[in-house]
Amino acid sequence: SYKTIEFSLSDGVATIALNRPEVMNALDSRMRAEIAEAMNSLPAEARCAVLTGNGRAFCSGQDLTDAQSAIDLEATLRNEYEPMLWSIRKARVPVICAVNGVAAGAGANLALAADVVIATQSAVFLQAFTKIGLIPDAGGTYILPRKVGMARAAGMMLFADKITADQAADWGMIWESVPDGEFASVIAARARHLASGPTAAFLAVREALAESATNDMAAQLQVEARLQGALGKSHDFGEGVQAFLQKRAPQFTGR
Ligand code: T3D
Repeated sequence: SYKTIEFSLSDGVATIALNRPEVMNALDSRMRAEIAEAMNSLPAEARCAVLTGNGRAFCSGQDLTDAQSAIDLEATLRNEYEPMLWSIRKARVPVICAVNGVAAGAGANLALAADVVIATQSAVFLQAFTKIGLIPDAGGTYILPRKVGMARAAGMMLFADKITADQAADWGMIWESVPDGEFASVIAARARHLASGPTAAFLAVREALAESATNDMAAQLQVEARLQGALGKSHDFGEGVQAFLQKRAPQFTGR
């Protein structure tokens, strides 16, 4: 059973809550493995996953009590961070990161790996790495410039300023910043929306956006044709069109 995360499942929504609140949910080896394990073994009933943190932080990044200079950082990234990140990028359901408090270092980039990031208004994002003499890792140098542009990515990385949730939303780093008092209900509603939606279409959105990061338009048109070709044969497309014509709410099954 899990020691560093809490897993729960309710109404098609799998929630993975980082659970080392005394260290602001710092990532140790076990937590990296448990996040990957939970994401890779989502139960069949799950149609959306929510990644969040228990306590006042989302995640403070690498556990600095484990990160001595003698540690082989390259091996840690390859063997532990990469599988954790891929477990999110390749999850078989859409993933919401519910950033309930500070997201620092690898914790910030873990959040940005999700399909959608929603932060509570008092949360901050911090590329803390250069404060301790490192570069942003956990995918940050790939994903951050694609979300906010080179100038803002470089500033965040060089100065390690705390970026508020509102600023992050204005910059397009996250989807939305939500007043603290409404955060839980907004996350529940967004998760319910994804859990009752056309899962295959959501995953195709992820795939198309990922490919778009490196494709030219000609290649991307091919990606769209291939993915749309498959979705055109799906149950949920047939249901979506029927429901529209019959002026009723669609009953998507995720297939
Ligand atoms: O290993 C590799 O492969 C390298 C990978 C590196 C990836 C990285 O993530 S590098 C970046 C690591 N993270 C940081 O540098 C952030 C460190 N933390 C902070 O800057 C601050 O704690 C926060 C901005 C996150 C929050 O500040 P604040 O003032 O709200 O809380 P605090 O008092 O600093 O922290 C509360 C406790 O959590 C405190 O413990 P204490 O004093 O109550 O016993 C603090 O030491 C502990 N804590 C916070 N972050 C970490 C941590 N303990 C271990 N590791 C942490 N990252």
